[in-house]
Amino acid sequence: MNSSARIESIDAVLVDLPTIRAHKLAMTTLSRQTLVIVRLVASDGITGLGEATTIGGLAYGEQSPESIKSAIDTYIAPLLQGSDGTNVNAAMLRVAKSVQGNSFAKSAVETALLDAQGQRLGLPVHALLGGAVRSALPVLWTLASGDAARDIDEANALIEARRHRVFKLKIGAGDLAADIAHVQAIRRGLGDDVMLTVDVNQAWDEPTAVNGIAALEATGVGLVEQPVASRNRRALARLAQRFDVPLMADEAVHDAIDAFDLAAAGAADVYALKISQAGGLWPTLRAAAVADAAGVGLYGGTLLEGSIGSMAAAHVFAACPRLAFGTELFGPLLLKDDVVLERPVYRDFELVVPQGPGLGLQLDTDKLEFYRRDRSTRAVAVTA
Ligand code: MUC
Ligand code: MG
Repeated sequence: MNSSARIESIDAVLVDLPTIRAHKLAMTTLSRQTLVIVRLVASDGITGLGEATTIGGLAYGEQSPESIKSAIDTYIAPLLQGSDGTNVNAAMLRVAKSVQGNSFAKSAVETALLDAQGQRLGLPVHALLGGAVRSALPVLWTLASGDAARDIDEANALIEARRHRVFKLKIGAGDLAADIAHVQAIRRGLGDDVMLTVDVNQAWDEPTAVNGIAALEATGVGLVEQPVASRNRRALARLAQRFDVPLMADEAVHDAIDAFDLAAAGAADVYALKISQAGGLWPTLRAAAVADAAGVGLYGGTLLEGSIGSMAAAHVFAACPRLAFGTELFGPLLLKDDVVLERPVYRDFELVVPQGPGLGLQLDTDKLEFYRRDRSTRAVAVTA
């Protein structure tokens, strides 16, 4: 073992950033996003970066930015302090043995370990994951301003700028008739050639889903995401059998075990995989391998991460042999600002996969200090 690469410290900082516009989902409307930024310092002087986000605090799932920070500060950092920073698998096994759940915290820490190791070896993270099979990733955009006319203008501008040509609509907050009318209005506004997908974020019960998906099929929607509650796998399976439009599991599929169970139940045609829901980059690849084996399509999901989390995901999805449904790694574009020196490059409807060592990103420490939530209390502490 290289004794000069022990883990010296891991810290987690909450950063609150404004979004470019309100982002309306079934369970919450975002006007700012909180990033949990992880810095892992090793004894060879290398600092690895990681990130985790949630959507609307505890509105989307069971982990909040505050609980992620607490899991890292209180449990994961002390466990890893002093251990070998060059062996990512051994470090994460050590964490797995003592920390149940907390996949978001694990993902951020594993990302930081991989970033550090990539910098150490002079290799991009995707090379550590076995190698990229694509150098750019198709990226859709979510139209979620809450206003159909504004959504149509936004989509037309993005097509014109060659940034996105597939659009996801967020429904489920309103009643069914209003939601379907919203999708139909956007379909009319953009024409039949633009691919639209729909994310219900678990909002429907099964009878509503039967009516809703039938109406969405008639509107020519290309993919329907998580129409019913994540734990209601039987309903998801019945819907997948009933309809031709591909059904995508999102909140229902976290890791390889979920991927296996859902495939065994024939519950979904496509999985939206997210590094934080899976518990890291390697766990995402393991879930992807199960999907491949079961003939389930793959889609690179987001929890609206900033540049660090989104690029961690980009390295994984670049390394997936099959990625039939593209990605939605647009998080950095939804944020007004970020905490990296150079933000990711989007061009020709795709996100360019970074080729530099590690994640290929550098932290902007001034921005981190400016946006960190505890800025005012820290300033008092420093001047006291
Ligand atoms: C989700 O459920 O898919 C992804 C895109 C977006 O707008 O929200 C997220 C979460
Ligand atoms: Mg979703």
